[in-house]
Order: sequence, then C-alpha cells, then structure tokens
Amino acid sequence: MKKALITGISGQDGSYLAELLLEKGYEVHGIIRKVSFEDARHRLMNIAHIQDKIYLHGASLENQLSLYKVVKDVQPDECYHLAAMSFVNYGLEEASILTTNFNGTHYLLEAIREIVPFCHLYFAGSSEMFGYADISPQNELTPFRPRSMYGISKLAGYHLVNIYRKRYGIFICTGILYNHESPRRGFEFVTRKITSTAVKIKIGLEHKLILGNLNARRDWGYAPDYVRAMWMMLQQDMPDDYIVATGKTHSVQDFVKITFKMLNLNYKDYVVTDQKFYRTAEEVPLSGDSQKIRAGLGWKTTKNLTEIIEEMVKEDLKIEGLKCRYDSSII
Ligand code: GDR
Repeated sequence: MKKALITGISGQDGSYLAELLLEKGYEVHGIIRKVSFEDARHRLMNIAHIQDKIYLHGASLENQLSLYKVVKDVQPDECYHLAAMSFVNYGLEEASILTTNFNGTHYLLEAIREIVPFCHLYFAGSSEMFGYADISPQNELTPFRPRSMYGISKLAGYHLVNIYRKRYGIFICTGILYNHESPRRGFEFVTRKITSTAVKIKIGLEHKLILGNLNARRDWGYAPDYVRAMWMMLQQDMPDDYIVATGKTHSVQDFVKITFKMLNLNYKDYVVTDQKFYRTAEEVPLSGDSQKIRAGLGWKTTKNLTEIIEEMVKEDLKIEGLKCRYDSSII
C-alpha cells in the first residue's frame, strides 16, 4: 500500500486530496498544527468525516524538527506540500508570510532529501507567481512577476524546489494553480464571502455585502478537479510543472450576479463596495492556459462556474440550517 503525506490536510485542497487518495487505496497521513487537536470541531471540520481513516501528525511549518520527525515516522512514497499562509491580500509589511511559506518548504525538502529521496513531491505553486503579468492567458513559459508577499513566497518556493530537482534528482512537480473553489473554501476568499453573505441576506441575518473591486476577473475552477491534477502529476515517469486552470475568466460582479439570482435576489439592492477591499494593479487578468496538462496528462474539469456556485450556495444554506427552496431553473 502506497503511503501519502499531506501538509495542510485540513484545508480545502488537503481534505479533497485525502478523500481522493483514500479512494485510490493509499494510506493517508496528514500534518496539522498541534493546536488543531484542541479546537478540532472548527479546525478539522473538513476532515471530520474521514478522521478515522487517516493518520494525523502534529507539526508546524515553522519547526524544522517537527517536520523532520513526521517524514521519518511516515516514510511517504508521495508527499503533497499544500500548507501555506495562503491569503493574498496581506500588506507588504507582513513578512511572516514569506518566511513561513519559504522556510516550511525548505525544511520539508531537506527532510525528504535525507530520509526518503525517492519520494514523489508535489509543490503547490500559484497563479499569483505571475502577478503583474503582461499577457493573458499565461502558460508555463510566461515570466513570473509577483505582486504580493504571498506571490513572492510561492515563487521563492518554486525556485527552491527546482534547485532540489536539478541538484539532487528529487522527483518534484509544481502545480501552478489558479483560483479553485468549493463549499470548503475559507470565508476570507471572495467566492465564499459572496455565497455565505448572500445566503445570510436571504434569511435576514445580513443586509449588505461589502466587496472590493467588482470588475476584478479571476479564472475560477472546481477544487476537487484541481487536487486530481496534483495526483496525476505525481504518477508520471518524469517530474514537470503544470498550469492548472479553466482558461475562462469571470468578474467578481458575474459571480455576485449568478449567486444572487440563484437565491431570487437582486444583487443591486445589497452589494456595496469599499476601498478597503480593493487591491492595486489587477489590470491584466490572471487566466491560465492549461493545454500542457490537458494534452499531456488528460486532465479535465468537471464543473462550470454556475455549478460550483450552486454547490457552495447549497452548503451555505445547509450551514444556516434553512430548508430554503430556491429556483435553480432560472440560472
Ligand atoms: P485570490 O483570491 O487573491 O485570487 O487568491 P480572493 O478570493 O481573495 O480574491 C479574488 C479576487 O476578488 C477580488 N475581490 C475581493 N477579494 C476578497 N478576498 N474580498 C473582497 O471583498 C473582494 N472584493 C473583490 C480580489 O481583488 C481578487 O481579484 C486565491 C488564493 O486561494 C491563493 O492562495 C491562490 O494562490 C490563488 O487564489 C490562486
């Protein structure tokens, strides 16, 4: 039985990936922060339903020894490095995002090199590495020009894993993933903020949805499709890097419209904007050309944006405990 180790197993991607690997017959191990054990109801919510099938290890990206010990105990055949501080809109003064993300990757690479050098490693890159891109869509050859600390941290990690691949021959793939959403998305991200607030508005718990730039465009895909891409990359004979994206962009306003329409609400009555949620320089949309993974590995998407939103809205309705009927035939 193959053993997989996932950093960030309790997040959106980690939890879907754990499910996928269990289905495929893996022994699944995950790293979580020790404090998560103390607040399991909230922090381990995404993996509660599979907790008795997986092995959880308390460790931290900031603690080299803790990561080393887990790798030594588990001896994984495949390792998926997903854990990171992943919210893009931190200020530039927030240096911890850079050190945490970069050092965590470095510590993990060192442990793998020393303990399980034949392990296949997946590194979670991001479209934010392209940042101030000149062209859209971007592909694997587009120059990187990050515009946030988060983007810089991911790009630094990407360069580091490439060095480990070249110098030590470790099998490492970077997935350059564009935005991917689901009912497990964190509430700080715009998609979940929209679906959860719209549902609260529907049942009278909120009256306004305050957003930043409604014209910002994103290439939004379906998270379970994206974790499948991660697994596919590690099954190849040779390591490589791949863009994972839908290639279609929608504006934040499009997303809002679809969501509110699903709930039979007129978004214009509820949505207001506030400069504090605006970001600088988002002129050239981040949209990915995923031809390489589609043609090379046969990857494809299974849900369009409306279907993703529908799943998120249904989950938010469930969370609010409302048996609210909404007319999905109007979308
Ligand atoms: P992003 O996701 O930064 O692309 O990173 P996010 O959902 O935060 O922003 C998407 C777009 O929405 C615009 N926006 C707002 N965003 C937030 N969070 N809140 C608002 O009120 C709001 N109003 C408008 C933003 O300007 C932006 O254009 C995600 C994360 O998952 C990263 O970790 C990952 O690497 C990238 O996607 C690919």
